[in-house]
Amino acid sequence: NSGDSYPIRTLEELGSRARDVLAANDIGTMVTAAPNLYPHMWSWDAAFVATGLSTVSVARALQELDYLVAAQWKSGMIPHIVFSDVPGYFPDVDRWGTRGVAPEGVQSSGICQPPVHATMLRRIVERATAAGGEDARLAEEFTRRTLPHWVDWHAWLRSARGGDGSGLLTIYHGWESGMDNSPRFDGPYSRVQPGDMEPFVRTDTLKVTDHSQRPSDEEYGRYLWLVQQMADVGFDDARLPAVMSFQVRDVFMSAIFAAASEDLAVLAEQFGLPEEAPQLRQWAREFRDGVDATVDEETGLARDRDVLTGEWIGPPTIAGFAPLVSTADQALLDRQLEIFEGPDWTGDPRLAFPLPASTSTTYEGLKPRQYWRGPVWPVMNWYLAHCLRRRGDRKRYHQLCEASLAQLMEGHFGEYYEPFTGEPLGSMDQSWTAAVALEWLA
Ligand code: 9YW
Repeated sequence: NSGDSYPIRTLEELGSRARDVLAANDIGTMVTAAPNLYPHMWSWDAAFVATGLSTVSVARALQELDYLVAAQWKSGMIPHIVFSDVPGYFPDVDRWGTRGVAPEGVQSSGICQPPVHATMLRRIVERATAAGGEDARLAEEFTRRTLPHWVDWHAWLRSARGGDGSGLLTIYHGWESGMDNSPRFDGPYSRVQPGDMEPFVRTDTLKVTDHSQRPSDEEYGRYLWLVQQMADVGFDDARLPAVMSFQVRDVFMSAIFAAASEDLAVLAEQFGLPEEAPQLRQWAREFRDGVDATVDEETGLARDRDVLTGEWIGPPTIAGFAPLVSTADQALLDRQLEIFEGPDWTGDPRLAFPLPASTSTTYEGLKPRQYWRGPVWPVMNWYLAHCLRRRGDRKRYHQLCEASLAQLMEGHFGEYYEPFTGEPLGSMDQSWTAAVALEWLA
């Protein structure tokens, strides 16, 4: 990328640059999440990347999902990182200690990430079906072949993480939420006391040299301690509730699970596993209700819950909009949309673009440059807009589309953006940012 190629002038150019980013991050077996910072496959990134890729090549998109599915553990869990052989990311597979637990030949982490996969697969199938011919044939073949794996993945989430009747999934690490250092997790993390562990050297801060854009060393110490707690019990799902010092019912992940279970039911009916659909729909209902039940009457936002203390989690973050993803309650939806478009969120006149920040812009803990503590994440903009479009809300989809494209025209495909200035932050040429640019343009 040469400096004088910014900003981008036309939407055609934006599309072609986004395709270039994905091509450059493609190492053959996978499209890495980002060129330097994240040289591996991340689970929910891969799903978003696949839908972006499908605007270019359905075959390449399905290959991405295939690679992820091949890393699925015997339990049904799909790991949050599938490692390539590119060195330089910490914690690596050795530090994770998953060899011998992960399937033979698979190098992976030992935790999961939000299950957006079935939703993105449904999107790809719809695109391929509309295109017809070879694309449609490939998508059908892929879906028939991999459906049992996606069903196993959902069954694992429901049984290992969501079997307590709350209609909410429990996470044992902030990384599982995909929103690593969100203030959502400050309370639970404050009670994590790292014990003796091997020393470590971070690599992320060698790459994002402005350290104020990344989590702190103290936070990393806790992240690594949780990895060690899991490794000590061999990543045995049955033992995690007794040993983990971080346990949160993640409301946003639960909403994603509800929506994706519905999407998976549709795919199951269409592609040869209709007998699975009633169970999937039952899970969708259970988690939809679980999410709705977390809404704070006063703020109108959905809340996580700390399992170890029983406390609700207060900070106003983007996860509070979980019902936009999953609810069937029209009054709740209306209230959430009013808040979403109000002065604490996309209606804040100080914003560079009317897009949701990762925390409310009026939150006292807002850090507009730091990761999940304030910046705007392009991938979230598209995911929420996609959920609204699914409900038939084309108007809001187009509004968010216009604002997001305007943001992305600066041309760096940043991992996240400063909400008030629009400055790209974190990693540049981030794959899922390029992928959602292609979705917006499709
Ligand atoms: C890390 C890859 C991942 C995303 C997460 C995001 C970040 C990785 O990057 O975490 O090492 O901090 O928080 O959601 O999947 O893009």
